[in-house]
Amino acid sequence: MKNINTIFSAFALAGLLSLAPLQASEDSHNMEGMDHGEHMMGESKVGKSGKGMAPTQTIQVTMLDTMRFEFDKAPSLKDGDVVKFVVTNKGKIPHEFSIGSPEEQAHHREMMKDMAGMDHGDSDNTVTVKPGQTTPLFWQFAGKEQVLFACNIPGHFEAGMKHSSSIN
Ligand SMILES: [Cu+2]
Repeated sequence: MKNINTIFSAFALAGLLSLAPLQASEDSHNMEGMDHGEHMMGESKVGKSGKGMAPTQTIQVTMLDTMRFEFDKAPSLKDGDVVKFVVTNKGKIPHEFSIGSPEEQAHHREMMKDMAGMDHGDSDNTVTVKPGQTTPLFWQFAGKEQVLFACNIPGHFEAGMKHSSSIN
C-alpha cells in the first residue's frame, strides 16, 4: 500500500516538476530504503524477543482510554534483562504496547498511519490488546539505549500514550 502510494506520488511529482529522469532515480532510491525498513521490523536497537527465555522480572502494564500506560513499577532495565510484560487493556477501545528506540517508534507510527483501517499483525516487539483482555509480551533488553514504550494507534501516542526509559 505504502509503495503504491509512493509510486503514484512520485509520478505526480515528476509530472508537476517536469524533472522526470532525475526525479525517477531519486525516488527509486528512496523506495529501496523503505523496503529495507519494513524488512527490519522484527529487529530492534533495544534488544530482541524474549520468547522462550526465563524472565528476570515481570512488569504489569495497564492501558487506559485516557491515553496513558500505567506500570505497577517504573521499568528499571538492565542490559540482558528478560522482562515479561503483562499487558491489560482496561479501556473500551483497542490499544497497542510497543517496545523500541524513539526512531523505531517514529517509523512504526508512520506505517500505522499509512495502514489506517487495515488489520496488521503484531510483531515480536508489539502487542495489540482488545478491551478487557490481557496479553503477555516477552522482551530481552540489550545495550545502553533509550527505550520508548508506545501505543502507535493514530492519535494515541500524540495524546500521551508513551513512556520513556533507558537500559542501564
Ligand atoms: Cu492506545
